[in-house]
Amino acid sequence: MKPRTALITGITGQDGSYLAEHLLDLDYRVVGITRRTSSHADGRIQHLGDRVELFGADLLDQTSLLSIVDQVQPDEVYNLAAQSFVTTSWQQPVLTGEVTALGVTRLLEAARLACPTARVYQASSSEMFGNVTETPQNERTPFYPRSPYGISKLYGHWIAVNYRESYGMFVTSGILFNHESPRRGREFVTRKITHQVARIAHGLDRELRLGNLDARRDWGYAPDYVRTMREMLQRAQPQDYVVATGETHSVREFCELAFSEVGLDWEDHVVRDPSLLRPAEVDCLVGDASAARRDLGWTPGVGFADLVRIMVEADVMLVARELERRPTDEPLAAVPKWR
Ligand code: NAP
Ligand code: F7E
Repeated sequence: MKPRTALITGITGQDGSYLAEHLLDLDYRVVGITRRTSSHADGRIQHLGDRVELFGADLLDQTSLLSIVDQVQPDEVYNLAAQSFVTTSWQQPVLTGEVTALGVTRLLEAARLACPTARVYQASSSEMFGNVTETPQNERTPFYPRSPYGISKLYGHWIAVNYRESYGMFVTSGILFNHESPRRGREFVTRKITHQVARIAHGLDRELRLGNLDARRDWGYAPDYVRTMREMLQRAQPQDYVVATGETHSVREFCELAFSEVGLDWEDHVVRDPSLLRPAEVDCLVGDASAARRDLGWTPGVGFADLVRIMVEADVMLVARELERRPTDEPLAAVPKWR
């Protein structure tokens, strides 16, 4: 039997890399879109070698998307590409809108024109709930985004709904709450904490500068979440789902646990830096994933304490390997800081 073909945008990102692994395990032909950069961005998928096929394309460029979808004729399209860092969305609001909002329309147009039977997954986000109007948040909770990122995701969400309703395409949105892993970008708070904890544990640094310690998030483990993306595309009818653990924890709690993993007291190292506060904050998110539990068999495999442990252990090993590789008389370079 011909293998199913999946086209993944954002394959070089955290979720794209785990989804590619998952689909390869299920014997899919996996095709990924990568944009041209001056240095290689394929660190998270290098281990997959030529098991994935990569094509150059960009969510900013309609022709490239149309051409890839036409050539590949995918059974399933996963739109994971985005400018996904909330802080950057205030610094680059127009770019964020072009990629994270209009990029969805470009990809949907490519599918509509070149392969309308493809089933499309859109990566929606709990950031669309923003200044929440009810707790916990489910598929019927009204949206109130609080950043150019959240607003762009909301556009992407509604254009996905609209293509489903206008053209009868199989388009579905997963409204995923925060999910993390050792492959998380170092600018996001969980990975920023675990990587700095590892550097402090190895004696390379003393402090960790953070913004709002009171913010609360529903944090899960990324490999668990990518499986639900595929499940959503196997349903008889397209439907949007919230995917979350149902637990919420503060940035402070994450710090406490992460430092305790290496036998340190977070209060000796964490410095509050007002320059890291956001122009508008999302104070507390917690999801109600009852529908995903019922229809998709969703269950979060890794709980909060295990997530923190997995990430700290991975970063402690990563920093140890970096230390082993450096010439003995050279200090390990400081990590560039994200604002
Ligand atoms: P990520 O690690 O930041 O990955 C983003 C991906 O998008 C990267 O592969 C990046 O390519 C690609 N990309 C950025 N701009 C592009 C462009 N103009 N054209 C083509 N590709 C472009 O994000 P993630 O954490 O894996 O998240 C995956 C998706 O889920 C994103 O849409 C995100 O907004 C959404 N989401 C994430 C979470 C979460 O907690 N992780 C929760 C809800 C929703 P480069 O490698 O070249 O930069
Ligand atoms: O911030 C607070 C910050 O950047 C979490 C993306 O994947 O999930 C992610 O968005 C919280 C915020 O993720 C620092 O103010 C404190 O309240 O890790 P984050 P995010 O903004 O929740 C959603 C679901 C997505 O869709 C996004 O793509 O932590 N915080 N101090 C800090 N955050 C950062 N980054 N750095 C700090 O120093």
